Amino acid sequence: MQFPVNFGWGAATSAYQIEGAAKEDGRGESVWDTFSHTPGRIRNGDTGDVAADHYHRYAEDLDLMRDLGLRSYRFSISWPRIQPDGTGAANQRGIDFYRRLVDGLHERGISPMATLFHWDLPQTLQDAGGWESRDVAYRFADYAATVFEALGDRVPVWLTINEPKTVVQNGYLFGHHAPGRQDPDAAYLVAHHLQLAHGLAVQALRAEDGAGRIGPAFNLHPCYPADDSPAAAEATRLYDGYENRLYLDSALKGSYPEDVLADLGPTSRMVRGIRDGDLEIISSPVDVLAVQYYTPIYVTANGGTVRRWPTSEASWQQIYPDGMYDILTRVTRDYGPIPLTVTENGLPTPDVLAADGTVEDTGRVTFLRDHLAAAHRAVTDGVPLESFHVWSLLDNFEWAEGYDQRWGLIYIDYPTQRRVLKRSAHWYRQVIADNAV
Ligand code: GBH
Repeated sequence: MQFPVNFGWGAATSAYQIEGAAKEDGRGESVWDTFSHTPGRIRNGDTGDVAADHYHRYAEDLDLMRDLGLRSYRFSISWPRIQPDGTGAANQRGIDFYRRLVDGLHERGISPMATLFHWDLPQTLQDAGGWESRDVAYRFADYAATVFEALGDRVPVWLTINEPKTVVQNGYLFGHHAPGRQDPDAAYLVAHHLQLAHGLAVQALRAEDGAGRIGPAFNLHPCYPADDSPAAAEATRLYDGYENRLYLDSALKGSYPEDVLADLGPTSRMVRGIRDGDLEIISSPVDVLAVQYYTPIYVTANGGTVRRWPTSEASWQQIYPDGMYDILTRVTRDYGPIPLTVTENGLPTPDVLAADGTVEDTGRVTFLRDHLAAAHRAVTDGVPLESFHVWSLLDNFEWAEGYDQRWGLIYIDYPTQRRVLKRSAHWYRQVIADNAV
């Protein structure tokens, strides 16, 4: 299965999950520092204080990316490194780190793809209301403008907000992620403000001469009815509204889905929080749509969910490669031929570093091969897919799961911070060299 010429073979990471150096060079605190240092929140009491120490070892990591033959590297910029208090002048040492990283990528022929926000909201902004506060969307636009001014000439693709849905669901519905709230009414107001922040950042980029392309990064879940009943079909449609259309429709069509708005009701904080003109901002034209696919969802007649396929080490993840085909073809069908990038796909595996220095993550090889085959089928059927990024380049801080789950192509031996290419990394290098699976 041959991929298009110049296909953007890549891997992805995020700042809090790999950088460490939590107190260095003027970095402020984020909600994830607070959350991870709150007893009981993270498995084994892990924190991102050191993580994969990428802040100090980025040059070695750049060389590993070059050895793999990566064409694209997706990383995120830590807001509290750029604006330690969430507002005001840029912290030059924070900017300098990302300049060194981006320049190092270019020197190695790797195209940088930068996410502006991968969940590390400055704690001062959380103290001021966090994403429940409309003003935080405007603070984000300000931060985005600061980043574009510093790096806009050397980053060709920008992503605004990583997985707004995860902030909504895990941050504000279930409380497994920072800031650890369980408040549905707040959650959907947060969704609106995250979408607004996205649109404002797109507008900020347009104001910067010669800056690159930009788009949102959504984790999408193909939703299927668990049985043939009309009730399951109906429940699946609403479930899809909350999982997918809430974000896709507002950003790409300029409207929120009517079924979701009706379900939330006119007195919900979200519906009351939508102002005239907001949807025009949210649907500011984008250049690219970033899709992250991990798992399907099977919805029952009463709106619950069931499992249909084997799960990975992450209990929420069912392994279903055809879901990749379904979601890519669906967004192209429903939202038009906008250029797509897959910015995350992967799974955790029970990796061990053997005495002979190898890591045999054969499960990851099978998973990636099958998902790439599904992506290839979508390309063959006309989906304009430009690039594909494995989650993740390195083992890292997997949020509430701490370091327990390993998602990397590259193994991190945390006590020594030694990097070891897993079998999947050697396999991926060959895929890239062949431009084929
Ligand atoms: C992505 O989220 C993230 O962008 C990335 O940072 C992360 O490391 C990666 O995937 C792997 O998880 O504990 O039952 O509440 C994927 C979407 C949303 C899936 C949160 C796991 C928690 C499920 N994730 N969800 S639960």
